[in-house]
Amino acid sequence: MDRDARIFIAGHRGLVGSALCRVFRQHGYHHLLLRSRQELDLCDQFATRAFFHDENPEVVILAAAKVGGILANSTYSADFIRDNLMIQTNTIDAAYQSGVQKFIFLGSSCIYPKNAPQPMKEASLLTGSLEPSNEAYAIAKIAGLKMCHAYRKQFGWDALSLMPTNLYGPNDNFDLESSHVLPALLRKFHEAKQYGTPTVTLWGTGTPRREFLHVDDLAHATLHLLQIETNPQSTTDDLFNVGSGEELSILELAYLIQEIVGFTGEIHFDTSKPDGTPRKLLDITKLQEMGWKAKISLRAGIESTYEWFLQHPHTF
Ligand code: GFB
Repeated sequence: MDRDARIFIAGHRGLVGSALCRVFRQHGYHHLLLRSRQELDLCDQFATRAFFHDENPEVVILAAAKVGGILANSTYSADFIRDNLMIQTNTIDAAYQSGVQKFIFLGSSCIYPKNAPQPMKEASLLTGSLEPSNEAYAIAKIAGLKMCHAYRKQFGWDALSLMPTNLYGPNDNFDLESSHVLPALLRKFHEAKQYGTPTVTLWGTGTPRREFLHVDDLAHATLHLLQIETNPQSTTDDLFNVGSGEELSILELAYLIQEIVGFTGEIHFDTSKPDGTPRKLLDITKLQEMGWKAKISLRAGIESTYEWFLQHPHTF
C-alpha cells in the first residue's frame, strides 16, 4: 500500500480507531482522514455520501461502531442493531460508490454460533444459533460482512472483513456498566486497592472462557492485510479471524489483573449477572498462514494498559 494513500479511519477516537492511527503513523502512513462523530455522523446517509464525494479516500477502515460489554449489549439491543446497521450500510455503500479501492470491515467473534466447535473457524459462520446476550449486535455485524461479501461478488470490489476476538488497550471504555470485562476489572481492582475495599465483585460465575487481544496487535493485522495483494475476484478469502490463540477463564483473568494491580482482598461473584457464551476462542490459522501473529502477551498488554489507565484519570 502506497504510504501516500488517503486512508479514512472511521471511528478514530475509539479503542480500535486510535490504535489504527498510532500503528499506521508509526509505519509512515501520514495521509489519514479523520472525522469525529460531531464532524461526520455516519448514521446520516447524505452527510456520509458528501464526505466520500468531497474527500475521495482510497482506503477505508470501518472501526466506527456501537460497542459494549455483555450488559450493555443485552440491555440496549435495539440501539446496537440500529446504529451498527446504519453506520455500516451508509459507509460501505458510499465507499463503493465513490471509488474506494480497498475497504476493511471490522466485526467481532460474537458473529459465530454459541455452540460452534472451538477454536472457531471462519467456516462456522451461520451454522447455528447465536448467543442471546449479543444477538442484535452480532446480526448487525453479520449483515455488514455479508454486505461486503456481496459487493465483492457482484462488483469485484476489494472489501475484506476482520473478526477480532475480545480487544483491550489504551482508549478503552472503563465505565463499569457498559464496558467489557478486562477494563472493568482493571478499574474495580484499582479502586478497591485505592480505597481499601476488602472485596471485588465479578459478574457471573467466573467460569466462561475468553480470548483477549491487545488492540495494537489488531492494528498490525489490519496493516498486514492491507499490504498483501489480495485477489478482488476471490469470494472465498474475504473473512479473517484475528486473535491471540490463547484463552483463559474470567476467574483466571481476575487473578492476573489482581496481581498486576496489587489488590490483596477477596473476589466475590454476582451470579445475577449473565455469563454469556461459555467459550469463544478463534481459529487463527488462516491469518497465520498469511504471515501474521499476535506479539503482545496478555500480561505485558494488561501491564501497559494499566499504566495508560493510571495516566488518564479523566477517562474514568
Ligand atoms: O467482556 P464481556 O462484557 O463480554 O464479559 P462478552 C465477558 C465475561 O466476563 C462475562 C464476565 O462472562 C461476564 O459476566 N464479567 C465478570 C464481567 N465481571 C465483569 C464485569 O465487571 N464487567 C463485565 N463487562 N463483564 C461481548 C459481547 O461479550 O464481547 C459483544 O457482548 C462483543 O457483542 C464483545 O462481541 C467482544 O465477551 O461476553
